[in-house]
Amino acid sequence: MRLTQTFAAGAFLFVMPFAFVQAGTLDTVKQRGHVQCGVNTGLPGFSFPDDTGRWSGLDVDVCRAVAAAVFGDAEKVKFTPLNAKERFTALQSGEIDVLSRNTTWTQTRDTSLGLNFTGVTYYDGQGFMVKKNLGIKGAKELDGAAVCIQAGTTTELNLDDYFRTNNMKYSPITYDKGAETVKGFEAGRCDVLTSDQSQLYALRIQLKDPDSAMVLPEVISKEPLGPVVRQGDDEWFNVVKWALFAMVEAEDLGVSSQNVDEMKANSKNPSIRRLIGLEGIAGKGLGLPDDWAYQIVKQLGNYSEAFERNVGQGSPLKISRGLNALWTAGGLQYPPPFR
Ligand SMILES: N[C@@H](CCC(=O)N[C@@H](CS)C(=O)NCC(=O)O)C(=O)O
Repeated sequence: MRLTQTFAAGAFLFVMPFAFVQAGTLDTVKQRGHVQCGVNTGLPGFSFPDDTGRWSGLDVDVCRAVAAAVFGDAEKVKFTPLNAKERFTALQSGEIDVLSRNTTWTQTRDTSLGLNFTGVTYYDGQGFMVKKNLGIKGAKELDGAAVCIQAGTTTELNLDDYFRTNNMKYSPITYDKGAETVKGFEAGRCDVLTSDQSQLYALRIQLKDPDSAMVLPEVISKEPLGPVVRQGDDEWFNVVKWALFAMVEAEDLGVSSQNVDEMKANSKNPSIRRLIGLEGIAGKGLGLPDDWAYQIVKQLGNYSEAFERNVGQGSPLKISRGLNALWTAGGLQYPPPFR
């Protein structure tokens, strides 16, 4: 065999394991009867199991939205809790159909890892939490700090960039699990804990004494968090992508879980009628029932309802919409047209 042939055969064998699980995810999911969704092991507001094992959170609701679209039943989903290091392998290997786990959309992940981000569930950015008694008021005062951090995250990389750019030194104290990272911070193993800002709010309220810590004002990175699927399966990519858009479009059109039935019965607005499948392209092209988006809104609500319930004013986190407001309210959430 010539060298180029040997290389081609080797490359083929290398990509084979992923090729088996690339296409046909929608059919596989339909046959199996549920969506298998990878989520965080326990991050309040995003994915968190209660005492009975029931999951809730914004990332969890995205999984449920996909189930509502495919099956007309938001409950037809099972959750696989994953830490940062294992999340991509679980998706590549086909163990899960979609990853919805506070995962930042980056070039490497969207290309070399063989994955596709389908949208942005939450626009985040990296921040720092410090013990108040250190008297630190800003991130530039962190020179020489010991920093608690989680392995396998963009957080690790941004931290390094930030300290290098500002000519500062730090000692990383690295953990594999979120819970260990917080324990390390509480036990005084580090001066500062860094992660996506949304998580800092969630982690702070889990501390034994939340008032002993504060989040510094600086945001040092862009962290667009979104659902992820495997490359090479456009049909499934589209389903996950448009499930999230349906929630945002519903908010944009003023359609909610409370009024969607009334809209279905009476609305003459063509945009609303198209969203809920009464006219236009509906489920064709997605391989879904015509009422797929109606089911999402009826069962989970629009993006605003999901946001407020999980991380906003209806939750202990009380995060304001900020960048996650609709484009019409100064934010970045902007669904493409449903037509
Ligand atoms: N958005 C970042 C960070 C994601 C991440 O895993 N953050 C940690 C920091 S607290 C986390 O969620 N840990 C919870 C866990 O693994 O249990 C990324 O995609 O790399």
